[in-house]
Amino acid sequence: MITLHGFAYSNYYNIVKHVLLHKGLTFEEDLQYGGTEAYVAISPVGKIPSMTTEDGGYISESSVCCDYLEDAYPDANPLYPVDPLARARVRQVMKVAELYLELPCRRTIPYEFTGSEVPDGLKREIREVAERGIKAMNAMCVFEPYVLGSEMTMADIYLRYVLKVVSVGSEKVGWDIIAQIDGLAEWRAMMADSDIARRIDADEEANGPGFFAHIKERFGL
Ligand SMILES: N[C@@H](CCC(=O)N[C@@H](CS)C(=O)NCC(=O)O)C(=O)O
Repeated sequence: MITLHGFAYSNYYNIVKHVLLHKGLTFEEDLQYGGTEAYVAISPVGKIPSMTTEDGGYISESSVCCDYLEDAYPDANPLYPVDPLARARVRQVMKVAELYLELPCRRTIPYEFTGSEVPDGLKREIREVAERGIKAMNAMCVFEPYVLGSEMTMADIYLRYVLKVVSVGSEKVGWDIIAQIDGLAEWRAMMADSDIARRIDADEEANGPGFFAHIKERFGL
């Protein structure tokens, strides 16, 4: 059976979990917070999530896990179009959302956890990168009703969980990034309205106390 390693408070973990649920694949969850030698043996960078495949292989990096699941189970509720260019466009949205929205906003997380102000210089840096992401997302996404048109793709799932960190970043920087992308807020509300999204959000909330207890113990916050 597939095993998903990580914790439900992680937005990257939830991307892969959503894909597994969408595709109707049988999997088990292994609660891991990382930071141990044993975990690095299954996830080379030590990050969450990682996955043990049905045949016992280990893989990590959320977008790689998504691609693996599509390649290994192509007939189970596909999330990529068949046409190579259309597939590449799905991946383009995922990549832009990760590099130019999630990663800059992620830099505010330590400040969120410690309840401190983000320095002005860092705010400027985040804004500079996110401005490129916003421009690109406005050029690429149609939200009719899904990110790239009438079919739900991997980009919809990926973007939903990228926005969890973008919300934190927006709040810490004092600039509503989501409002800068046309149609994104409405699409986000639509994406929250599914049994899978509700299950993932409930699991995330339930993991909150455990996750913060772990952070407190590990980093002395
Ligand atoms: N590029 C990675 C990022 C994963 C990531 O940043 N995960 C966080 C949890 S949401 C993590 O493991 N943080 C701990 C660390 O950076 O050591 C992916 O797509 O899976």
